[in-house]
Amino acid sequence: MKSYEVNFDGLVGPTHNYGGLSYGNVASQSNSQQSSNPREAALQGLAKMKALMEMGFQQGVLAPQERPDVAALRRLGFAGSDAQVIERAAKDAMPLLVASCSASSMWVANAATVSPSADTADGRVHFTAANLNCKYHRSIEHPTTSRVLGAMFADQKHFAHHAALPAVAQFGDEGAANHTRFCRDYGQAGVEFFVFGRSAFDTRYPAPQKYPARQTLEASLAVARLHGLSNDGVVYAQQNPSVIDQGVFHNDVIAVGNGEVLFYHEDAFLETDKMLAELQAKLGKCGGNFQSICVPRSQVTVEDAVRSYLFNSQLLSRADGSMLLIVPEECRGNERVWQYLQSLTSSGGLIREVKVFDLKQSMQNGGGPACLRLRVALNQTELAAVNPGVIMTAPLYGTLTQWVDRHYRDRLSENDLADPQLLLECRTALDELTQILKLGAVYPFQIN
Ligand code: SUG
Repeated sequence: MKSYEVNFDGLVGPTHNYGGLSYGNVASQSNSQQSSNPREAALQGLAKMKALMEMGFQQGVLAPQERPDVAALRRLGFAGSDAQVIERAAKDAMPLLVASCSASSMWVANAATVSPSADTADGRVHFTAANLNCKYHRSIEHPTTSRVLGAMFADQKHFAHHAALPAVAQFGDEGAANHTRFCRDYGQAGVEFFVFGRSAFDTRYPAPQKYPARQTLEASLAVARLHGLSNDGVVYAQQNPSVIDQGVFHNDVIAVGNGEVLFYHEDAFLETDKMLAELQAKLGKCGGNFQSICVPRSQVTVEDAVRSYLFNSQLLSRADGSMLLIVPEECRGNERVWQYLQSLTSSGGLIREVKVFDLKQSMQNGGGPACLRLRVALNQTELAAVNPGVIMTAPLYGTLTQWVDRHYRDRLSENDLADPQLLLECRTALDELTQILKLGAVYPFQIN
């Protein structure tokens, strides 16, 4: 049976703004308080989805969340009507209002960890929503994420959903941003590669000194247990703490993998040789031939990687077996990175083509092409069981761009977040979106 890697991209929500909320994420910190353009952000994301669909890749869409999250503000003690809750938060605790308005759910690589059916003990596709508990504005995403994923992958014969891990720092889980799957074919058993930033309970593992390590080893181990992965089908590796301190807040800022290939920076991991040998041995047992492409620091520095998001690219397999890299425009703007990419594609290796996308609105908050997508490997039967409303088609693309044009503002700054009208605009837009994507009621304002 034929199998596919389906990319579900996060649709940028109507409150996209630059809140400076993510300590350790250089772009988020340096663009804090700039005004944003939510309409442009959503259209940039949709343009990438359309382009991939037109290239023949399977493409889906993941809905944004209800923001401002009035229920979250109520849990923090703000009371009254919805408009009063927003007004009071704006007056007494602006940073909390900003956090409750973040459109951060767009970075769906952090929505969940997904294990394909060929890897799991019960032969179903498993999803664990990420608790994202390192940052308050992201920790409020998982309940709606779970409802949206449940509405997209509803058939329990094929799909199993797990609630987010306990919401404490020891189980910090950032989803697929620290998870890669290697395989010979998407439908065959593969090796799931979990990268963690620190251990919560074992002091032998070093930790970064400056910025937080968001993913713990204990969280990765728990996800692998929940999904029923075999020991032969998993490899764990630690991120180099010094790159976290340079702004590599997720592993997908410094490495990307697909099929049998890992594309990574020389400084990305600790004990790299041991890790590569284990990946090679375990993929070998699944009939695969593991290959790695190491980008040397002499050609691309960690700073270049963080600024250009070279590794936050999508590595896609084409029908002829070669690979294509989807990179953000910022890679073209960095001379060393661009030169590296030219030599990579002309060297006769596996990666033959680079395609550049303008995702500036998302990039300014630290979200590149890979952050914006959640990969789900599915066989034909499973793909047929996905809610068809969320699969990208030319008509859906047309409907969604019109929907964005109708409902999104083209400028948002901090003061605008206090406007109670913004909440009404968002709810009106999202209510319509759930009908377009055939999701049913998934948002708090629809179910409470
Ligand atoms: O969690 N930025 C996100 C970016 C996530 C990128 N995802 C991956 N690398 N997979 C984060 O730091 C910034 C929001 C703000 O500052 O307004 C933010 O949440």
